[in-house]
Amino acid sequence: MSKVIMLGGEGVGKSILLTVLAQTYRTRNNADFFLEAKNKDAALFCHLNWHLLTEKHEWPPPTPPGAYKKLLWQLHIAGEPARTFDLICSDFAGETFRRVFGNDDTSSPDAAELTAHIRTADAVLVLINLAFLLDEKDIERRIENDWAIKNCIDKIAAFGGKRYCVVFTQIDRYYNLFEQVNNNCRQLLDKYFPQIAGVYPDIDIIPVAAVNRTDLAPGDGENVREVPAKGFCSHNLNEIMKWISETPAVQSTDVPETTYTFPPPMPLDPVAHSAKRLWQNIQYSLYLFATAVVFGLICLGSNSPVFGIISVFFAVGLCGSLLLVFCSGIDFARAKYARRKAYLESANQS
Ligand SMILES: Nc1nc2c(ncn2[C@@H]2O[C@H](COP(=O)(O)OP(=O)(O)OP(=O)(O)O)[C@@H](O)[C@H]2O)c(=O)[nH]1
Ligand SMILES: [Mg+2]
Repeated sequence: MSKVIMLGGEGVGKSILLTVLAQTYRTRNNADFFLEAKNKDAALFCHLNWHLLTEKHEWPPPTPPGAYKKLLWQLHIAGEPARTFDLICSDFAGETFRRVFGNDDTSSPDAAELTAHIRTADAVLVLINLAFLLDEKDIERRIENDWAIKNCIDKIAAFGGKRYCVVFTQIDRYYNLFEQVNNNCRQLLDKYFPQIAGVYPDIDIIPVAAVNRTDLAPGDGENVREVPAKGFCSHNLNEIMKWISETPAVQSTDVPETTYTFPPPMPLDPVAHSAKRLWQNIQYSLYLFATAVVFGLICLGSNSPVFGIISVFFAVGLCGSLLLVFCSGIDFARAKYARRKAYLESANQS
């Protein structure tokens, strides 16, 4: 079981990236990776968010603090030999991230949950949205964001034995910046995050666009806003999957209980059971009666004794079947009586 976490501030694109990964790799399609949802939360998370992006052309709402869900997948990796490993992914609120790493505030339950999760994680992807940071006019806020990212990587590195990387998200919004540095992410890290680049010169950097095209739609009042465009696709998801698949499948301490015990079978309701048997016997009797009558009439019409014999045969069967109707009728009446008696007794007791 390997535990992978995506971390990053508010609106960096964690939920959307996780959604497009789960959706893109949900069929085998001869791809190198296949993600099999292993709990309802994972299946729902992917389905609902994907529906919003592609059918409603809306962004999923921000993840509220504390609403973290454990999303379980099994990652199937093609190759010789093929490998599978269990993945626990988590989608934490960016607000919690900012409190924990921006302000070192771990007092709230969601912050404690996040730090506990990082402690048991095997691989951490730290997401950065450069467009957001470059657009940020408030210098104090920009420094707080930079600090939160650096502080987060420092804490993860301090644990030792964890894999971590930087993911530049939403690169569709600053392709021009990539062109300026010939798609060299390291140069972007050097330029915009010299502190991180200085301390972690070999850190893996993966640029991605979960939604590569947007359209404009009416926003509040006169404003317009960007929404996912019809037929959008994603860039560089395979790099993320490759990086995740290199995580050794180790035994986490936070493995969920996977054994499932089936509930005991429901006891049959005796009244319903006997009513069903009674109705079945009535049906048999009706069939036998109808068949006996049909053959009897054919015998009368054709004067052939063979049809007469068949008719008598069915009539005898009908007698037996009527006997069964009688017995199951008594059974039904007895079950009804027993239930009524039990009901009256319980009513008297209470
Ligand atoms: N153009 C573009 N915009 C994106 C992309 N991914 C996310 N966004 C934008 O970023 C916003 C936030 O994305 P989310 O995935 O909800 O961000 P988050 O990190 O989960 O945010 P919190 O839940 O608040 O922590 C979206 O509403 C989009 O406007 C992308 O690949 N391309
Ligand atoms: Mg989110």
